[in-house]
Amino acid sequence: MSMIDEVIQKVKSKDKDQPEFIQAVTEVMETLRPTVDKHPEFVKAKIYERIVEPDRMIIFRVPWEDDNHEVQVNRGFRVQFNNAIGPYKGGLRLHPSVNLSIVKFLGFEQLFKNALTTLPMGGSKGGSDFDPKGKSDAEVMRFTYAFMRELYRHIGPDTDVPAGDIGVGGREIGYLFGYYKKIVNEHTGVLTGKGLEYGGSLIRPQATGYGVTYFAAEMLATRGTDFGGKVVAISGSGNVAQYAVEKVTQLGGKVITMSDSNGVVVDEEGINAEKLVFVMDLKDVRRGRISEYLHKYPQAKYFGGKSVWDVIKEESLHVDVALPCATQNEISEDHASALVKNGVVCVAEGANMPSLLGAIKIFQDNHVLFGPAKAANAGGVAVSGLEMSQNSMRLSWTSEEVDSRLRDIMKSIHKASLEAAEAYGRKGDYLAGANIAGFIKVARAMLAYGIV
Ligand code: NDP
Ligand code: 2IT
Repeated sequence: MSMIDEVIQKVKSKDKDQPEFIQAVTEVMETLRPTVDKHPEFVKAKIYERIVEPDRMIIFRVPWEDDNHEVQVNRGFRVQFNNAIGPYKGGLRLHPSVNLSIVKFLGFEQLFKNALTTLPMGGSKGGSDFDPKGKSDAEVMRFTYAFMRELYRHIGPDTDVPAGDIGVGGREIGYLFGYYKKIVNEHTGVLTGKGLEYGGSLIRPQATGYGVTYFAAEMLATRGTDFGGKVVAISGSGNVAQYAVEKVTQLGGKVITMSDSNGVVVDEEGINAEKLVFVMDLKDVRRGRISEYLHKYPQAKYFGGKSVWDVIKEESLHVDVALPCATQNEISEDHASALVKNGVVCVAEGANMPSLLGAIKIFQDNHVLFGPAKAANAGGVAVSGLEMSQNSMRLSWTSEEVDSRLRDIMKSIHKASLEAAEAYGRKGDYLAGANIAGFIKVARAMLAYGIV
């Protein structure tokens, strides 16, 4: 058995109840095979074995009181995966599905993603099985305070810097930062995604959605084309999806889908800037459901209980570009085959691990440009890194400055992924390239430290 197979096997047996983590490790390790012969120093120092074991995993009780004065108990997580190249950095997810497997897979992905951004950030992730849906602002506030009451002792601007993810946006970051500041008595850059009034960066809300679109544009450019006139399918209707819709539309593409966990809207006339304003108000202010899109735009169609990828398959919708921006494992092998059949030329992952391993293989076998999450959605954490820099310098850059840095970073990730793919015999394979480039940077740092 090869060393890589042994590492995968060990994770499968040690962490057998963690399917998402096993999936993420398998995806990365499979693509690292070409690094083994070229880097005996990594093999000797057991970097491959060491990198799949988090530095530490913190699991804690989060008790809080709901509006009926009933005590509720949730489970909180922070997995500090690896800080070889900088302070731990990564988002917090609030969703009923959150468990150790999901937080570990996200932390592992974050490690390589952050290495690709060119900025000095290690990898971590956290969250809770708390479901913000249907909760009052006061309940969300009490929960986030209770969560921070434990988390604060594990984080810090030079230790670990959390941010948003599913279920954590501006409101939650405000409460989390406010409570941290209160109990620690420090106004530091301990969280990113903050409001502009208290240390946030311009363009951070836009960064992941804009970044995934910039990345897809770079991929399209390698085939001499761009977003002009392209039909684009986007899943989700949260932070990442919204700003992907905005940027794709600005670049001349036509977005025909958005979704939430209840169903899908298909608007073949295109979800333009005006319609997007409606969606943003619906999702972020009124906290409504995407089905309500039809109250305002009745010419669109709604498919309840389905995903964007189900609907493309069942309705045979033509799609040039697909940007999954909802959640993990939303694109199965069947969905991938249907996308290929319906004309897709480019898939860029806004969400983390939205494609099953078999789906990725189908895209690659059919010469679809495939941009893996850790490269394509790195714009969010990259601008978080820029927020940390601005906080440390005690100044703030203009939106033009931040957007131009974001664009440069996405270009550089695209280039680094292609170069690493070519150097390790996987020309044109963005998945292998991104994993190898991210890994090499972290591995070199780990090697420099000796055995710690
Ligand atoms: P939001 O909470 O803002 O939005 C999530 C969207 O996805 C919502 O429309 C939600 O629907 C939908 N969704 C979530 N879970 C499921 C599910 N299990 N099945 C179907 N739909 C679902 O989160 P973000 O936009 O921030 O995150 C989306 C993805 O992007 C995640 O994978 C996240 O990890 C990734 N990401 C986020 C970054 C960021 O900066 N925020 C950076 C990089 C990646 P509903 O409203 O019904 O829950
Ligand atoms: O998955 C991700 O990269 C994020 N949720 C953003 C993390 C961050 O620290 O900005």
